[in-house]
Amino acid sequence: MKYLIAAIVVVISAWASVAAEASGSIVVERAWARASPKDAPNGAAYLTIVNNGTDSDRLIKASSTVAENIQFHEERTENGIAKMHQLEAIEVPPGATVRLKPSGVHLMMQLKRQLKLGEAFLLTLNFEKAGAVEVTANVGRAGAMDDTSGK
Ligand SMILES: [Cu+2]
Repeated sequence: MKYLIAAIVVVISAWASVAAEASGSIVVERAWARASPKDAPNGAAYLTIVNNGTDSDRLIKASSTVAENIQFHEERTENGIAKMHQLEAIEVPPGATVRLKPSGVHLMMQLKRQLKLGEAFLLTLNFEKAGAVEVTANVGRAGAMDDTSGK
Protein backbone atom coordinates (compact mmCIF):
# COMPACT_ATOMS: atom_id res chain seq x y z
CA MET A 1 0.00 0.00 0.00
CA LYS A 2 2.86 2.39 0.82
CA TYR A 3 4.33 1.83 -2.63
CA LEU A 4 1.04 2.63 -4.29
CA ILE A 5 0.76 5.94 -2.43
CA ALA A 6 4.34 6.84 -3.36
CA ALA A 7 3.59 6.12 -7.02
CA ILE A 8 0.51 8.34 -6.95
CA VAL A 9 2.47 11.22 -5.42
CA VAL A 10 5.10 10.93 -8.16
CA VAL A 11 2.45 10.96 -10.88
CA ILE A 12 0.72 14.02 -9.40
CA SER A 13 3.93 16.03 -9.08
CA ALA A 14 4.93 15.14 -12.66
CA TRP A 15 1.55 16.35 -13.93
CA ALA A 16 1.81 19.56 -11.91
CA SER A 17 5.17 20.36 -13.46
CA VAL A 18 3.54 20.28 -16.90
CA ALA A 19 0.52 22.38 -15.91
CA ALA A 20 2.32 25.20 -14.11
CA GLU A 21 5.83 26.43 -13.39
CA ALA A 22 6.74 28.66 -10.50
CA SER A 23 9.50 30.85 -9.16
CA GLY A 24 8.99 32.36 -5.72
CA SER A 25 5.46 33.76 -5.60
CA ILE A 26 5.04 33.82 -9.40
CA VAL A 27 3.25 30.90 -11.07
CA VAL A 28 2.88 30.59 -14.83
CA GLU A 29 0.06 28.38 -16.12
CA ARG A 30 -1.51 27.26 -19.37
CA ALA A 31 1.09 28.44 -21.85
CA TRP A 32 -0.01 27.89 -25.42
CA ALA A 33 0.49 29.23 -28.93
CA ARG A 34 -1.40 29.22 -32.18
CA ALA A 35 -0.19 27.01 -35.01
CA SER A 36 1.41 29.27 -37.64
CA PRO A 37 0.98 29.14 -41.42
CA LYS A 38 4.07 28.04 -43.37
CA ASP A 39 6.57 30.92 -43.74
CA ALA A 40 4.59 33.20 -41.40
CA PRO A 41 7.13 35.62 -39.88
CA ASN A 42 5.27 35.99 -36.58
CA GLY A 43 3.33 33.88 -34.12
CA ALA A 44 1.48 34.62 -30.91
CA ALA A 45 1.75 32.88 -27.54
CA TYR A 46 -0.46 33.19 -24.48
CA LEU A 47 -0.25 32.22 -20.82
CA THR A 48 -1.57 33.02 -17.37
CA ILE A 49 0.60 34.61 -14.68
CA VAL A 50 -0.44 34.37 -11.02
CA ASN A 51 1.26 36.47 -8.35
CA ASN A 52 0.71 34.84 -4.96
CA GLY A 53 3.04 37.28 -3.22
CA THR A 54 2.59 40.64 -1.53
CA ASP A 55 4.91 42.53 -3.91
CA SER A 56 4.26 43.47 -7.50
CA ASP A 57 6.44 41.93 -10.19
CA ARG A 58 6.92 42.50 -13.90
CA LEU A 59 7.58 40.19 -16.82
CA ILE A 60 10.51 41.95 -18.47
CA LYS A 61 11.78 39.45 -21.05
CA ALA A 62 10.65 36.33 -22.88
CA SER A 63 12.69 34.05 -25.10
CA SER A 64 12.35 30.71 -26.87
CA THR A 65 14.32 28.40 -29.10
CA VAL A 66 11.59 28.81 -31.76
CA ALA A 67 11.80 32.63 -31.83
CA GLU A 68 14.39 35.16 -32.95
CA ASN A 69 12.92 37.57 -30.43
CA ILE A 70 9.72 38.02 -28.45
CA GLN A 71 7.90 41.30 -27.84
CA PHE A 72 5.04 42.07 -25.47
CA HIS A 73 2.03 43.35 -27.39
CA GLU A 74 -1.37 44.63 -26.42
CA GLU A 75 -4.18 44.63 -28.96
CA ARG A 76 -6.56 47.57 -28.61
CA THR A 77 -9.46 48.57 -30.80
CA GLU A 78 -9.30 52.19 -31.94
CA ASN A 79 -12.06 53.52 -34.18
CA GLY A 80 -13.11 49.95 -34.95
CA ILE A 81 -9.62 48.92 -36.01
CA ALA A 82 -7.55 46.47 -33.94
CA LYS A 83 -4.07 47.83 -33.38
CA MET A 84 -1.05 46.33 -31.65
CA HIS A 85 0.93 48.33 -29.16
CA GLN A 86 4.30 47.22 -27.86
CA LEU A 87 4.63 47.05 -24.08
CA GLU A 88 7.94 47.43 -22.30
CA ALA A 89 6.91 44.91 -19.62
CA ILE A 90 3.84 43.11 -18.31
CA GLU A 91 2.88 44.26 -14.81
CA VAL A 92 1.72 41.60 -12.33
CA PRO A 93 0.30 43.26 -9.18
CA PRO A 94 0.30 41.32 -5.87
CA GLY A 95 -2.57 38.84 -5.71
CA ALA A 96 -3.38 39.33 -9.38
CA THR A 97 -3.97 36.83 -12.15
CA VAL A 98 -2.90 38.27 -15.50
CA ARG A 99 -4.24 36.36 -18.46
CA LEU A 100 -2.61 36.80 -21.85
CA LYS A 101 -5.14 35.97 -24.54
CA PRO A 102 -6.16 36.57 -28.17
CA SER A 103 -7.35 40.17 -28.74
CA GLY A 104 -5.53 41.21 -25.54
CA VAL A 105 -1.99 41.13 -24.24
CA HIS A 106 0.14 38.50 -25.96
CA LEU A 107 3.69 37.41 -26.66
CA MET A 108 4.57 38.29 -30.26
CA MET A 109 7.23 35.91 -31.49
CA GLN A 110 9.42 36.55 -34.48
CA LEU A 111 9.51 32.92 -35.57
CA LYS A 112 12.55 30.91 -36.60
CA ARG A 113 10.31 28.13 -37.85
CA GLN A 114 6.69 27.09 -38.32
CA LEU A 115 4.68 26.12 -35.21
CA LYS A 116 2.76 22.93 -35.86
CA LEU A 117 -0.47 21.79 -34.25
CA GLY A 118 0.11 19.34 -31.40
CA GLU A 119 3.76 20.12 -30.75
CA ALA A 120 5.20 21.87 -27.70
CA PHE A 121 8.11 24.25 -27.19
CA LEU A 122 9.93 25.87 -24.30
CA LEU A 123 9.42 29.49 -23.28
CA THR A 124 11.73 31.23 -20.82
CA LEU A 125 10.12 34.10 -18.95
CA ASN A 126 12.24 36.54 -16.96
CA PHE A 127 10.57 38.40 -14.11
CA GLU A 128 12.15 41.43 -12.47
CA LYS A 129 11.96 39.90 -8.97
CA ALA A 130 11.10 36.20 -9.40
CA GLY A 131 13.81 35.63 -12.03
CA ALA A 132 13.51 33.02 -14.78
CA VAL A 133 10.52 30.69 -15.17
CA GLU A 134 10.57 28.01 -17.88
CA VAL A 135 7.27 26.81 -19.26
CA THR A 136 6.18 24.41 -21.96
CA ALA A 137 3.80 25.95 -24.48
CA ASN A 138 1.42 23.65 -26.35
CA VAL A 139 0.55 24.51 -29.94
CA GLY A 140 -3.19 24.66 -30.62
CA ARG A 141 -5.24 25.35 -33.74
CA ALA A 142 -4.36 28.35 -35.94
CA GLY A 143 -7.42 30.42 -35.00
CA ALA A 144 -7.93 29.04 -31.50
CA MET A 145 -9.20 31.51 -28.90
CA ASP A 146 -8.11 29.38 -25.94
CA ASP A 147 -5.79 26.53 -25.04
CA THR A 148 -7.38 23.53 -26.76
CA SER A 149 -4.51 21.15 -26.09
CA GLY A 150 -6.33 19.70 -23.08
CA LYS A 151 -3.27 19.97 -20.83
CU1 LIG B 1 1.18 41.23 -31.59
